Amino acid sequence: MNPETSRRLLFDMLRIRSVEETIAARYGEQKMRCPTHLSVGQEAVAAAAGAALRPTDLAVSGHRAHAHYLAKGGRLKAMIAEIYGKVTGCARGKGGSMHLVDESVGFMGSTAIVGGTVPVGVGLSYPMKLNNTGQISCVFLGDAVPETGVFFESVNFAVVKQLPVLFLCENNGYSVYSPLSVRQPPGRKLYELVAGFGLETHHGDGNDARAVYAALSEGVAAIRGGEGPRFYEFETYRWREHCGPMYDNDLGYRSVAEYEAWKLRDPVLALQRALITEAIVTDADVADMQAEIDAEIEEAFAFAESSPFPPPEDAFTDVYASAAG
Ligand SMILES: Cc1ncc(C[n+]2csc(CCOP(=O)(O)OP(=O)(O)O)c2C)c(N)n1
Repeated sequence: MNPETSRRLLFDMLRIRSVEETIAARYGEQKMRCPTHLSVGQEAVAAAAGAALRPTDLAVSGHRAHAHYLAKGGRLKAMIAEIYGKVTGCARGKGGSMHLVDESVGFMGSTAIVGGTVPVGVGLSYPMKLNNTGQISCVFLGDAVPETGVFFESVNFAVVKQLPVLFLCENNGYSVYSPLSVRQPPGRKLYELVAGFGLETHHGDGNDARAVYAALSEGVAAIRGGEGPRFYEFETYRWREHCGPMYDNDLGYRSVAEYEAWKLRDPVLALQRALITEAIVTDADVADMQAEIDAEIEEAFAFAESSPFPPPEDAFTDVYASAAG
């Protein structure tokens, strides 16, 4: 991998981590009044996908979408303003954290309904194929999504039509408080299950940003080249609670030992250490990156705070799509 891509991955991961840690730190101020699902600990997959995709590619996601939006080129100011419910937000303050949408960067929507955006992502890819646009559609999904019926229908359709879709699964082992062991029979692997639909599926370490990037760039090129959809599953771990800014290891649905073991495999620190060891970045470079990120975050929060709430009449706009043609 060229050093520039490695540096980009590190920068994007540091940025995503810092944004989410700032949201967590400031959530108690009661100015962000929507639920937030943070993906601290899962930064590698989002950053690698952002680097492997083109700005013209499209993406959809679910409730844990901050990292996906930012990695896809999303505007930090617009995201923080959205979480603050302000009219300057990427959904004009109507959506909040779980409903990020921003056509300007090809981020076509995220919703809290598990699996809800999967058919949307597949639908987006159909005209790409028919019009030979050279784009691909990336569907970010969690390990609970392959348990939904709509996922099965969507994958089947994408395979039948050989659509340019990247199904990108971040397997963090849990659906809220339920581990995979109570949701799937023993020994079943998601990537093996999905392979039954007749598409190529892959699986790997979701905390190794460079490995994820290498796998995805190969996959993205194949999909773009007309080889049909692919499914990638990467194992990773969410550090903070399912929904909210705190930690929930006291609840007992997962062990502290498990959490500590994953923390030792911090994807951001791992990449940072490796790039310093390989002399791709210096400590000073990392400090410069962090300073740039901190300044951007401060500006974004100030922007969100000083932005107005939407006017009441906005409640009646963009509720339904306008009639076609
Ligand atoms: C159709 C549907 N069923 C149940 C829920 C409740 N719910 C919200 S998030 C979630 C778990 C999602 O797990 P996963 O897709 O693995 O993503 P993660 O939260 O682990 O990132 C569930 C079951 C929902 N939002 N939608």
